[in-house]
Amino acid sequence: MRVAFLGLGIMGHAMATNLVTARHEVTVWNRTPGKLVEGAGIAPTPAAAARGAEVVWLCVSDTAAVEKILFGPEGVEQSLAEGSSPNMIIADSSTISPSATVKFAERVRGNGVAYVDAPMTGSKIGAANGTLIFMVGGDEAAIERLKPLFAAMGKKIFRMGDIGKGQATKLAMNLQIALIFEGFAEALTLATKLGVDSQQLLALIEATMVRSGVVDYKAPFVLRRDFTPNFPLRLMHKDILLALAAAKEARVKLPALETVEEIYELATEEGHEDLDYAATLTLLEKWAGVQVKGEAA
Ligand code: NA7
Repeated sequence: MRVAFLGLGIMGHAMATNLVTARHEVTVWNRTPGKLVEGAGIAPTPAAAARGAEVVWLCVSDTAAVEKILFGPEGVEQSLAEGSSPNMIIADSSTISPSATVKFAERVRGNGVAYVDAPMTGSKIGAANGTLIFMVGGDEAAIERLKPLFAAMGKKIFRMGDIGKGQATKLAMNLQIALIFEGFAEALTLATKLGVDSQQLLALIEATMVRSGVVDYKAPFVLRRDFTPNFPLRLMHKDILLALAAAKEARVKLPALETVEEIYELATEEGHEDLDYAATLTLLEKWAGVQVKGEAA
């Protein structure tokens, strides 16, 4: 398929590379020039990339970035107005606001374009080896047409409902990751302060119903004190804020997430935003006066 891929960050670069490997005809665009994908064409603007494409796939930071790429100067909408791409589908793998997604979809529908929200999970490892899991919102026929592209980038797709439901699901998923990790971080901090060995605690967690996929994945990094970003704190913080905003719109109270958001706020003030979100643990340790072996006080 002819695909315009917009946004070559950690996730987007790997996803576009997998589309090329699967022999799709890919043209890429990135805000900061100089990022390339071997085997893909390169376009100077989103509009130029979208011209003649069957599918425009986005993977950028946030709601404002998606809006600008679609509707800003030299955005995708400009190419739609020229009518060069009948039956185009816009697919968005960024994690953004569900209600904004619905508005974006309504706006492009006027040009006969289908819109699919397709955020994903699997982090940079899943993006690199094509094993992402997509949670998708949109028209079934459009999703069906996208299947060869999903297959090139991921291992599973879950259709969660109509437009916006992929994003809503993603926020509900990341809300859980943030809270589960916070539970682990608080348990580890308390147990360590009370003199329990962290390796022993972990062995017990693994043997009991307290075990979780989040802790299985994160604990080895935490015990090595490796906070290089698999999922940067700034992006988890963004998703927490998106979940809180969506909750407010829907009149849902999320008291635990509100408290955890304050920790992310403080971690950001401490300059941890580009570390992994697991670095939120270091704040708890600091407040508790927990001295970690091998680290300076
Ligand atoms: P990264 O690695 O931080 O990459 C972000 C990408 O978004 C990168 O290509 C940025 O371009 C692009 N970006 C950010 N702001 C804008 C604006 N305003 N306009 C155009 N492009 C922009 O993020 P990931 O790849 O890890 O994650 C991407 C999404 O998937 C995100 O929503 C996650 O929550 C899930 P740059 O190179 O900085 O010019």
